[in-house]
Amino acid sequence: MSICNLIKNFLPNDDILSVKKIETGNINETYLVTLLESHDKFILQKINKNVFSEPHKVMSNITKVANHLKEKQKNVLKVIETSDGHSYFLDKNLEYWRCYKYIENTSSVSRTDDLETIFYTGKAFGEFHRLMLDFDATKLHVIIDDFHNTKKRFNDFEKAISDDLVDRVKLAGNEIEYLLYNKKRAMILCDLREHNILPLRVTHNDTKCSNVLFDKSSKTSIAVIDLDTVMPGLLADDFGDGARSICSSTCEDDTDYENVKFCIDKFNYYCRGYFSETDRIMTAGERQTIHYGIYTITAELATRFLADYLNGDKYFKTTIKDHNLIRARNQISLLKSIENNFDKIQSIVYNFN
Ligand code: ADP
Ligand code: GN1
Ligand code: MG
Repeated sequence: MSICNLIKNFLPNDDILSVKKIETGNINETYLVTLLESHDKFILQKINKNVFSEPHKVMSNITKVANHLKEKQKNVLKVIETSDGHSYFLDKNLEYWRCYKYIENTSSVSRTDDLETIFYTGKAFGEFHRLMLDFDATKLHVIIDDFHNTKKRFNDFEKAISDDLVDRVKLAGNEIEYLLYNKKRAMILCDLREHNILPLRVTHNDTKCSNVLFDKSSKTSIAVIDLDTVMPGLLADDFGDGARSICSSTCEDDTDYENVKFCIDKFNYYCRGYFSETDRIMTAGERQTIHYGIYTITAELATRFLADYLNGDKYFKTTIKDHNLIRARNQISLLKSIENNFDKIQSIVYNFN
């Protein structure tokens, strides 16, 4: 079914002026649609069924969280319902489509050196945690089991190595060895989680920088998007994933691996933003351990990219040859830089306590 026909299910009263495919995002298929008469803009997305096996649960979570945030924030993802009142449309090929109001005058970044943007990235995720504090996490569906269960992620990685489905293990020997050698170190948050030392919060679980929208003129962050994986989790998962993404010297598929560094000056600004929102909500245990998420989530993502490469690129969208191997190598370089800078990372975090 064409985009023109699909959008009619959500917006029956206007025609389309233009459709532009948005290439950011590793999971869903995203289109920016502009209407002919009104010139209003919308995001039309095909939900990735391979990743999200129960799209109706994804949409139920998003609707609940967006409604909660709407009471407190000006710019929030707004789900456009179908003419018959559903939050998604199921097409004849059994693909799930959804539509959001396009949040105008915004842009997202895949990397930046601008310290103000980095401050506002931290602030956006901190604000999300603060505003979700009074939302009952048990009201949310678990969308993907064990999403940030690093032990499970390493088990999946080891299975991918032993299955060697597409005969690629021989091409990634050094990377496999490095990640397995550092497995224990990556388990620290898992161990704390298992001992119930840290509280379960409503977390976003995908706090990469391209999931924040910035106002084009003032450069302030105005919305956190991509709410697909909002579920109960640890603040450290989100804090860590955000730092992993915005404090890198480069983007996730840069092949100049020597050039991939964790930037301490960026981290300082990210922390300033994040802690300006969360200072009052964190427990002592969270304050002591929140930075472990940076190491854990980077190691976890490296294993996820490499496992996907070994499995034949079934999960993340790929656009270039060996894309997932490149991404894994990039995250391994970042991980080494995080390890080398861990004392500095810790002292910056403790300075905010
Ligand atoms: P994926 O799950 O594939 O990462 P996202 O939901 O993050 O997809 O969307 C991909 C990109 O589309 C975002 O990085 C952002 O640039 C843009 N986008 C998504 N939703 C909106 C929206 N409501 N308003 C403006 N831009 C959006
Ligand atoms: C995916 O959808 P996107 O591109 O925002 C992935 C994240 C990874 C990220 C790495 C549901 O995020 O977990 O950290 O790619 N999302 C899902 O770029 O798996
Ligand atoms: Mg995204």
